[in-house]
Amino acid sequence: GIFDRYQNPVLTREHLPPFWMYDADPGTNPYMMQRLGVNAALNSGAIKLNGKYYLVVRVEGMDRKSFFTVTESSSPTEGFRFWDHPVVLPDTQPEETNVYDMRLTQHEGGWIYGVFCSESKDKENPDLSAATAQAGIVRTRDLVTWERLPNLISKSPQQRNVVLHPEFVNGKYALYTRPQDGFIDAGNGEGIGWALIDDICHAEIKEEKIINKRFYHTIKEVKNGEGPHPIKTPQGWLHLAHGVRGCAAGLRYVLYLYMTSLEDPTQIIAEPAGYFMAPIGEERIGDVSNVLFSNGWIADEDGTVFIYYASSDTRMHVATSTVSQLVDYCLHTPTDGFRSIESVERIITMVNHNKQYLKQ
Ligand code: M1P
Repeated sequence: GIFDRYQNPVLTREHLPPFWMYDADPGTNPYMMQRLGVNAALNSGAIKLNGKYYLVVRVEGMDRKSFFTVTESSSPTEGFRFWDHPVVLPDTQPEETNVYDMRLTQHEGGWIYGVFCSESKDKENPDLSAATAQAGIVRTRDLVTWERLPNLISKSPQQRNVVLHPEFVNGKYALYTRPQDGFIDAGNGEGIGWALIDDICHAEIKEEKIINKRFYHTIKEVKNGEGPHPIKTPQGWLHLAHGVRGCAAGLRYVLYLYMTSLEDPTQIIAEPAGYFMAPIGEERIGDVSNVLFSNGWIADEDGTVFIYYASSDTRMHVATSTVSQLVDYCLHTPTDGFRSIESVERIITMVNHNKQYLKQ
């Protein structure tokens, strides 16, 4: 009862326009074969502008390079169409190999910002797979023209899942961060961080405070990361994040919610135990199986929340809920007790409480 999942994905690679993939000239493509290909349509930023719904999709080509493309619909749950051309980011980072997972923020300063992962080969490490993740920053007013700002400067060796808070805090821009030691491993990165930025055009983290920590034997033991920017509610900032744990099958990514204070967004005021959404059915299978990941949601004027999430790094889905239900879930779901005995205690409390309501 917390959310409704739509049965079918909202976007897949099958939605890509054929004219992106086929050379329509019979002279140069006599067999009318596919020339370019797309592997997946996944982790999408989301925004509502002038009454229309937009997903800025991470499209991953068959060549493993990801890029961004805008899709548009007048409905939040179906009919998303790809714009004719992918987004062309200003090529200001010669070392950058790959870009992905854009979070869109309509900031109170006026611009729409996109913060994304900018990935490069780790030149210090001879291992051919060694990479570094940094936060790239762009801004736009219309999703058509994008201005690239310098990448975020951070003391942490790597940063991914960086998200811009929608409001100024103490007159400064505020970022959710995810410091990490390695490209995959969080290492000593303790969780989701928070940093105030003096100048978004030369963004630099001078001080970083961890606001949502990882804990042993929880759904976020190995890693966590902020999803889209939080939604402002009368009771506090409502956050969607992903948590990662290890198991024999590899890493398992699930989605969870938490809330922070309006007065001090670094203070957690609610965090239900466990996951909010986990992969089920076909969501569990894909390029990187057992993964749910979200970097886009839209809170509509009537309080409906559209949660856009990717499954197994392969396709996009949508689920719906309402701001009031999600806040109620956060404020009234028991927190993690960190031990089995505490979980049992929570069930017994529920059973005893319910006795008065259950008819024999
Ligand atoms: O493969 C699952 C996800 O892995 C990374 O997320 P994180 O940095 O939290 O581990 C990202 O590469 C993300 O794109 C991907 O979906």
